[in-house]
Amino acid sequence: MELVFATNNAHKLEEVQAIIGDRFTIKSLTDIGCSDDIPETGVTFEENAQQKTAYLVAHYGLNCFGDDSGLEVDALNKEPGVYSARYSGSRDMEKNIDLVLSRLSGEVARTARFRTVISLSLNNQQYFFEGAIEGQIIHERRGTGGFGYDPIFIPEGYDKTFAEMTSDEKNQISHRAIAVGKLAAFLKANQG
Ligand code: ITT
Repeated sequence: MELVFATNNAHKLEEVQAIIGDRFTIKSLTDIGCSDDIPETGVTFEENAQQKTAYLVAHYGLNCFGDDSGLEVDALNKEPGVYSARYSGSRDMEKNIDLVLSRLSGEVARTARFRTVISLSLNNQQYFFEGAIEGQIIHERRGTGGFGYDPIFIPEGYDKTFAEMTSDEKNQISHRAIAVGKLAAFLKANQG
């Protein structure tokens, strides 16, 4: 089965294809010739994920899924949350990470989680799948793997940041892996 993944983020596409495996062919927005800047104006992950799939259904009529994810830091009232990609006002991750670290300066309570919500539109029916992983924000960057806030996040029960893990290690435990695992199980059960 073919499914379009409504993302412009190549890292996310790679992670998701690796988790879902060969059983489903995941097409990107580029693959279907879509270079539109799909609106993401919601105030929750659910709203944003659904906006992505609703847009593709309206304009392309395709079975598709989209996710919205981000980092919730408890001491920052769950910011950056839905604003994770542009927390500092730009998509520059160096600046976004710097802003999180400076706002947490002197803070000892550094619990946080990554959350993903996936919206699936399959034959015009709407489904949601969620994943989250708890952890801590450290004081400075460690590691070069992954993307986004990975260098400053250590998942609970580990001593490495996501950016210090191999992609296989991250893909076994990440928020996205949990949500995509639920999506894959649903697709398997419903599509034979
Ligand atoms: P699309 O909307 O095109 O899918 P995006 O980069 O905007 O791509 P999200 O809205 O889902 O992706 O995520 C917002 C930001 O949250 C993302 O740019 C990262 O900075 C951060 N983020 C999401 N997942 C992450 C992960 O697994 N590791 C580190 N940071 C992550």
